[in-house]
Amino acid sequence: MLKIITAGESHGKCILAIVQGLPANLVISKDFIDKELARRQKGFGRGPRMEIEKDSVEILSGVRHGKTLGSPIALMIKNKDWLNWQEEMRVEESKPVSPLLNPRPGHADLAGALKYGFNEIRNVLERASARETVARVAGGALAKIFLKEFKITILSQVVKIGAIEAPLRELSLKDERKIESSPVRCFDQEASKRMVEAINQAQERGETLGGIFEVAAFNVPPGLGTYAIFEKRLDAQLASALISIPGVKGVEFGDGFKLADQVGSESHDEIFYSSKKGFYRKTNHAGGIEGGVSNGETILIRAVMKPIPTLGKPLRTVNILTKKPSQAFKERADICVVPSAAVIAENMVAFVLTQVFLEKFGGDSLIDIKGNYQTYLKRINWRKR
Ligand code: EPS
Repeated sequence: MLKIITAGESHGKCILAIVQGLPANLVISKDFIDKELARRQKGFGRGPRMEIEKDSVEILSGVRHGKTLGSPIALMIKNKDWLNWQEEMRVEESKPVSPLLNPRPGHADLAGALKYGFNEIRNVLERASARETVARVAGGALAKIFLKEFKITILSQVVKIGAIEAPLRELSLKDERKIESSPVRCFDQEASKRMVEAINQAQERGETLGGIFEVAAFNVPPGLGTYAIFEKRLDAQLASALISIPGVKGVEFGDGFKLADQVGSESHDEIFYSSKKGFYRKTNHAGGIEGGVSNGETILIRAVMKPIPTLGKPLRTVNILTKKPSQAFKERADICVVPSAAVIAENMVAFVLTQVFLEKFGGDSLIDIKGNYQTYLKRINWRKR
């Protein structure tokens, strides 16, 4: 079973991931992991912290001479900002230099302080921070490397920021370059420009913005996930992985919420067969998953992210010690992180797909898994989409 454990605080020394269950003999590229980490840092609307950090992975175990050993892989990414926070983040007994007492509505601040019995909010926010997703992207990058061996590719795009929506357009592998060159990871150039303007305007007003992004996984074979065990349904696992990204509040597959307005015949994908393609569909309302099992079509997911709770113009709150009305604390912060969330989501999707792939095709060595995969593809006569 492929697993990931992450550790680390936002302003602590480093962020860590331990990935257990990847097979042996997978060629690992540190450059590829670093590129994924850099993609996560980008996106118009990021705050000053991203000028301090330049995330780069150190592989501490599980890889030798460029290949996985089959043992747990430990990954470390240093927090450069830690140098400025050593006093506040001391491991040894000491007092906070400037205790935070005014929780931000919409953040984990208050619920976390109550739950753990903290009398200071930094104890919550350091781990609730989306900085933790650095570890998930590093671990997810390993999964992307694994999936590449089977020609499975994952792409994302931003389709909405605040009130600005890009024209509807099916995500295609050919779009990658254009999406990557947009400051907000949006294919449509006109919408990109308007999204950037909206983020600027939000910043001027002390506001923040959320939005919607899409993730697509191409060339996923039929048969991943199962209807037989409820928590192993592929859509259930993907939804859980995406909702776990800080700020993500909703996930839909294929036609998603639109299904409420459609009749049955508009909502399902008729089945065809050719000896060249095997079973295939001409539409993809289901987003590549039926009954919790991949059906061989592109997996299509959309997720909505709420606006960041750290506001330039703070909301009303209550001081956790005095219980007196107050204003939420104001820190340097991002204005919009929807483009980054899309990159994190790609890597989470890669991780889940690798988990279900390994569950189906087993094996602790790449060569055995490839053998199992080829036998299966031959049996079901399924070709690359
Ligand atoms: C975050 C607050 C900001 C973000 C941070 C998440 O950090 P800071 O308080 O240090 O300015 O930049 O995100 C990251 C550091 C990151 O790498 O994504 C928060 O409160 O969640």
